[in-house]
This record gives sequence, C-alpha cells and structure tokens, in this order.
Amino acid sequence: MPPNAYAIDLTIPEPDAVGDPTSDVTTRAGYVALVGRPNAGKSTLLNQLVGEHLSIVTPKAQTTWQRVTGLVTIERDQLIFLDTPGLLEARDLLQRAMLGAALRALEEADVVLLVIDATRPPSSADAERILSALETVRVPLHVALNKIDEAPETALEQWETWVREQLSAARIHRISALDGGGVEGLQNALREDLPPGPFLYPEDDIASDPVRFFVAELVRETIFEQFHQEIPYSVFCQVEAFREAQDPVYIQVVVYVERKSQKGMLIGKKGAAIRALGEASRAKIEHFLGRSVYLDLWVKPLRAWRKNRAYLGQLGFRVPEDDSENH
Ligand SMILES: Nc1nc2c(ncn2[C@@H]2O[C@H](COP(=O)(O)OP(=O)(O)OP(=O)(O)O)[C@@H](O)[C@H]2O)c(=O)[nH]1
Ligand SMILES: [Mg+2]
Repeated sequence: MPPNAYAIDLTIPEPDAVGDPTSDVTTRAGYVALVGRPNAGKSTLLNQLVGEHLSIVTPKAQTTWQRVTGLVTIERDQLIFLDTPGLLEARDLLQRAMLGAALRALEEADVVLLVIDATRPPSSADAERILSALETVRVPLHVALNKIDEAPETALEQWETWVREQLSAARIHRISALDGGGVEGLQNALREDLPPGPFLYPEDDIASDPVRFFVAELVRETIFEQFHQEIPYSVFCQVEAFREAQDPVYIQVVVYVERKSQKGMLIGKKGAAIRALGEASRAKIEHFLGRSVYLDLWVKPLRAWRKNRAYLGQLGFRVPEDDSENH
C-alpha cells in the first residue's frame, strides 16, 4: 500500500531507552557474573550466549586471566555478562589478581551465575572455593550444571543435591555450553532476574573491551594450544602497534616470557615455533577483524613478571592491595 497522508500511524515506536531514564518503556538491564572453578566452561558459555568467540577457550585450566564482557540485548532486556577467571587457590601475584577480578565481578553483579563442570562429582576443594566466594552474595543466584553432553547422571544428581543443601536459594539449570543445549532456557531465567533500568550499552553492541585486548588474547589462546607445561602460564601478550589505516592491517604483538630460556622455546628451531604461532594467530585475528593482517610477533623477557606487582600493573592487572605478599 502506498503511504497515505491521511493514514493514522498505529505502529508502536521503537523504544530508545539507551541512557534515557525518562523513557516510559520498561527496560531491564544488569550485570550477570559468570563464576566458577577453573575449566568449568565459563568462557565457552559466554561465547555461546553472545554468539561470538569473544573469550578465549582451551582445554587447559586457568585460561581466562581477566574479566571479559559480553553483551546480549533481547527485546526489552540487556544482559551484561562478565566472564571471569576461575575461583582458584591463589599462590602467586598473578593468581591473586585473577581471583580478585572474579571477586570484584561478584560484587558488581545484579545476578550471579555459578558454572559447574558436572562431568565429575563435587570435591572438597570445589566446595571450599565456591562457598567462600559466594559467601557475601545477596543477589539472585543461578547454577548452571555444565557439560551435560558428557556428564554422567550420577554426577549431575550429586551436584544437584549439593547445590540444594549448600546454596538453597539458587535456581539450577542443566546445560551444555558447547552445543548450546539448555542455554536459551537459562538465558530466559536470567532475564527474569534483571533489575528494571535503562540499557547501559547500545543495543547492537556485543563487546565493550578494546579490539587490542581481543587480538592479544587470540595470540595467547594459540600459545595455550601450541605449547605445553609451563609455557602457556609464563606468557602474556600485549598489542604494541595497531595500524588499521593500512592494508593489510599492521599489528605488532609483544609476547612477554618469564625467563630468557623460554624465549628460545617460543622461537623454536630456525624460528619454526614462532612461525607456526604467527600463522595460526593471524588466521584467528583475520577472522575476528574481517580484514587481512600482517602480524609481527616479538618475544621479550620480563623477568618473573607473574610475581612482580609493578610488571603486573604495566600489563593491565590489578593485584588486591590489602593482600600480603607472603600470603
Ligand atoms: N563436553 C563439553 N565440554 C565443554 C563444555 N563447555 C566447555 N567445555 C570444554 O571445557 C574446557 C574448558 O572450557 P573453558 O570455557 O575454557 O572453561 P573456563 O571455565 O572458562 O576455564 P578458565 O578460564 O580456565 O577458568 C574446554 O575444553 C571446553 O571446550 C560442554 O558443555 N561440554
Ligand atoms: Mg575462561
């Protein structure tokens, strides 16, 4: 039908609630912290919820070191997911910064989502770490029993009993973050617990961290895949140069190692290891950016950086101040 000057427009206007507290459309928005033991599948779940590979995932425990934000806006609801490092026993300064990041996300959360690897039954270490982290949580709590594609029924039931006994207010969901089973139902339940309020991000955004962060993380993910033993845990990556006005985009990433001897391991015989790292990382970064990339990798020693407060600060970590170094 052609537009008619006399027709009355009966369409409901799209809400423009971003940052507009005067909007009369009731929107809900809030922070949902994904917490749990290392390797539970928190980052896989974040990626499944957002529909993009935002947070790095590997089979090794302690992959995530810093908070990663993923945004989902559906109809009148905006979920701001905070992926966090695993709840671990912090032994060095890096691990204390990691644990601190998880605990801070819990403090900021409007809703908490505890993610559990249900392929094995609860252990005393699980119980201790989870309960001490959740002790002060007063917001709605959901528990995702993850990996149901692999988890035996007995382990799932043991977890359900444990959660009912220890975290009686929690709502339990069975999911597979890997294949998406149960994730939509979980997301709908989380939406119901969001507080009313205006959207905090534009509706189309899925991430809030800088592109440089994701690029450095993709190199670190590739290091987790290609290197073993202590190397993945001794390395941190930072983007030093990012020139997107040129084609291909020029990106320089510095790979910091803890000891000089690790530099040789990263470079490998005749540079074979660093070449393989560069090729696989570049492919991931190109996919992420949707552009051709020239990736320039540099390996530099930063002595014992995991234990050095100043270095950790330079690399963007926050070590809790009130913590004693001899802890
Ligand atoms: N079978 C199966 N594997 C899963 C599922 N979710 C995650 N995984 C695997 O579990 C491993 C750890 O996943 P991550 O998402 O990195 O776990 P995380 O909790 O973020 O781990 P940290 O960052 O180390 O704390 C990876 O190998 C994932 O592929 C699932 O639903 N089913
Ligand atoms: Mg993770």
